[in-house]
Amino acid sequence: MFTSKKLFVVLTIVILMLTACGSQGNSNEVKITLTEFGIESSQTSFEVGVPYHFVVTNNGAVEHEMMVMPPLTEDQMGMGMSMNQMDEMALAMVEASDLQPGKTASFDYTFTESAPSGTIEFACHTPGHYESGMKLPITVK
Ligand SMILES: [Cu+2]
Repeated sequence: MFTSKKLFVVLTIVILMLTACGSQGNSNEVKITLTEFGIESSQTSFEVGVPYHFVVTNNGAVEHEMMVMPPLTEDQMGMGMSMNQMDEMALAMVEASDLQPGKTASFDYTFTESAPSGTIEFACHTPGHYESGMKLPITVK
């Protein structure tokens, strides 16, 4: 009787510890803030295979969008890439219609391959915004 009660207490403690660890596992939340004209993120380095929950807030006065994609070259900017071409390059994105001023939108993304510095960034490609500084380099390892 005594031993089974003791076992019960130990089990309860183990379960509580597991629950605590489990809730920590959900904390891969990344907070991103958009303004005129800049992007801030609670973290800029990420790991392959880790599911991230991105929460994007538009703190600006105009609409913005949020894309995870390779940086555009001077050529690509000069050619004026179409939004469709951009969308195809993007690994993940939130449309401007979901990021009106003051709005918050979220999405989940898990990086599938590593990306050294300079090969991937957060960006807003609402016309003129990228050139005005709405980009934030990130790395994935
Ligand atoms: Cu923007």
